[in-house]
Amino acid sequence: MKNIYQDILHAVANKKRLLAVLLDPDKLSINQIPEIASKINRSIVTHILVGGSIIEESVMDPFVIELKKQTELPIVIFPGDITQISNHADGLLFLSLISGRNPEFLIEKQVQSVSKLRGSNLEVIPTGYLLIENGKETAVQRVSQTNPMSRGNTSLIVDTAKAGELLGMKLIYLEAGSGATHPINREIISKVKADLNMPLIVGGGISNKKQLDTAYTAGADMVVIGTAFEQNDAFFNELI
Ligand code: 1GP
Repeated sequence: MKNIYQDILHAVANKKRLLAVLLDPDKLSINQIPEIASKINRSIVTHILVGGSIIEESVMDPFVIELKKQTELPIVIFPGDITQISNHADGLLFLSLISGRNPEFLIEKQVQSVSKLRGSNLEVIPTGYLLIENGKETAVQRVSQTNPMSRGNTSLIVDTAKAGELLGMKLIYLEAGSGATHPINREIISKVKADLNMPLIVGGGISNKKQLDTAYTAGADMVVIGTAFEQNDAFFNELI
């Protein structure tokens, strides 16, 4: 069994940069997995996240089972909904959307998921999830019916992330949203990281090497890339 969180802590302590690719089964067919997995396996990617805003329930298990056959990397569910929890993965980011004030995504979905998680072998990692405005409306905003936090209000973002830590969450994920126009900026990343005693994940709109390096140098421990992996082979090849 993998020990995902301990490995993340270990990597952070050793200043190793972590890179997660986000695969959305709604956008990829199972037939594409061997080719994608082979590219991922040859790259510097350290983790595979699987999830999305809208995924048909029946697709998740076969997708994860096939992926698992093709890679040794940890497969972590990044759920848009409880229907996306697959026990065939290695872990689960147990998200609470703490930037928002919608009880459904703060606690209700989590309560509903417990019957699925009881008895499962998934490593459940409590994660404070913060949606930050990026210049356009994103799927997370639409689905969760919450407003993103203003990019200009760094101190509120820092306080919100810290509240997640004080509540006992193990990771903080700063999300600009899939396909974001503006990725989370350097100032927000560095100020949040400076005030946190746990690993920081940053994602949304990162589509080239410069933006990736900016996120890391600002303080991201793990960067998540989805859209650019799907759409930009040149960028992907830089990561091989
Ligand atoms: C979305 O942070 C992830 O939840 C990745 O975003 O698709 O823009 O890379 P992109």
